[in-house]
Amino acid sequence: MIQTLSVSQQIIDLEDKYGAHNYHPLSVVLSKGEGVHVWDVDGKRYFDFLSAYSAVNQGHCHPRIINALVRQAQTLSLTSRAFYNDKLGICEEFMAKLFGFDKVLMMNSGAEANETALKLARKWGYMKKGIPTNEAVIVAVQRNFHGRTLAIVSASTDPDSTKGFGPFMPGYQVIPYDDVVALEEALKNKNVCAFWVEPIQGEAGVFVPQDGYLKKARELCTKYNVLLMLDEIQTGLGRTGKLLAGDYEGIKGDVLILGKALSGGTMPVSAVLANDEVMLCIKPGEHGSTFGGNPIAAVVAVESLKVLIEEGLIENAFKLGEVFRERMNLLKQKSEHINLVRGKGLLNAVVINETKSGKTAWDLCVTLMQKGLLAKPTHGDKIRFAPPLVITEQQLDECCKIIESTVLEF
Ligand code: IF1
Repeated sequence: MIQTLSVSQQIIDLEDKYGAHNYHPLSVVLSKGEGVHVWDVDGKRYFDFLSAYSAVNQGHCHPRIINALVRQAQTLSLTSRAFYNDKLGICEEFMAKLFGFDKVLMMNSGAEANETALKLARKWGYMKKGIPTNEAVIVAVQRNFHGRTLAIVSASTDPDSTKGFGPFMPGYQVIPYDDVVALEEALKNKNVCAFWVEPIQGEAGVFVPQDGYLKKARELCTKYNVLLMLDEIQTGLGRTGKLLAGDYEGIKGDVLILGKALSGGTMPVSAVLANDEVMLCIKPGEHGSTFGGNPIAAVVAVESLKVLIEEGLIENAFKLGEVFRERMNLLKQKSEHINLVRGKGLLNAVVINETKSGKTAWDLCVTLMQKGLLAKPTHGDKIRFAPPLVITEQQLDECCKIIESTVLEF
């Protein structure tokens, strides 16, 4: 009897045969998303606790964002920046005023936004700080994640991001995260133009620095005339329970880097924000991108930001994040499998102890998937739990029950 392959398996086989093997996904094939839920090809419904790595903060296929995208796509999708379009200026004004900067530079992926920030920092270093040409240094931190391009991974301390991709771009000094003594030492170098950091290290497993770290970093960057560049691509836009994670310490970077949920997960939209002293160091023709600032991205970005604010998603993330961590810490007391719970707002991670039988965080995620909750381990033993910010308290309670029962049976 020929065993017919399930639809899921047929699709997985297609990707295996014709797709690059640069990911190792969980064996679930999704075909629909709405709010906190996604459905697989067999119609099974899941709670999405990854949110496409914080790109769908507004929930899957948010109608207001989709409608904005569809309307603009039926009108004018792309002009290039050789000409003006009637939507970009409106978006730039909205974002500049919302985040409190003079200007915005729109790009597409998060990596491109970080690349833009690196170029801005160097330009500013030479033109405004007087650093000798080609001697600018950018200070980064260990376990950073800012994207996958060569200039970005040149600062990475993760072998998976760097092995076999050399030679690397020079001009970085990498120091320990959450260490203000190391930071001050590094900033004394007059050739340093920027300190580039995530307010919380998402990929590394949701490392939350000690209170006061970002505030001290802000003070030190001001003291030594160094640009503080905050990569809020994952931590920003409501994810941690504030508009920006930096808001917890009341600080503002000199350069703000956004992406992911800036489009509600509908398309690649990223942005760099800075004041004129920095932003105007790049002159016409010195930087750009074919799709950067296209009219669809412009209307989608404005609508995505309005949804976050008008639907109270930021406050919801703050409130339900506390509920979630309380439930996980209660669970920690009942189970030897949970080592640690950490996070802010709805960006949380649970560090799992490998069981005596050798079962790991991956095995836990497979069981969670079978029970209708999708999450993915990061760096082996940590599971990131990051649902869309539209999740209700009742839905969160249901998800906590799934996690609790799975861990207690683990
Ligand atoms: C993957 C995680 C990884 C980011 C921060 C820039 C970027 C990201 C703080 C680049 C992207 C994504 C990329 C994706 C998995 C996910 C990720 F941290 F979110 F878990 F990889 F580390 N700054 N993060 O988190 O933005 O160019 O992707 O738009 O590469 O596997 P991008």
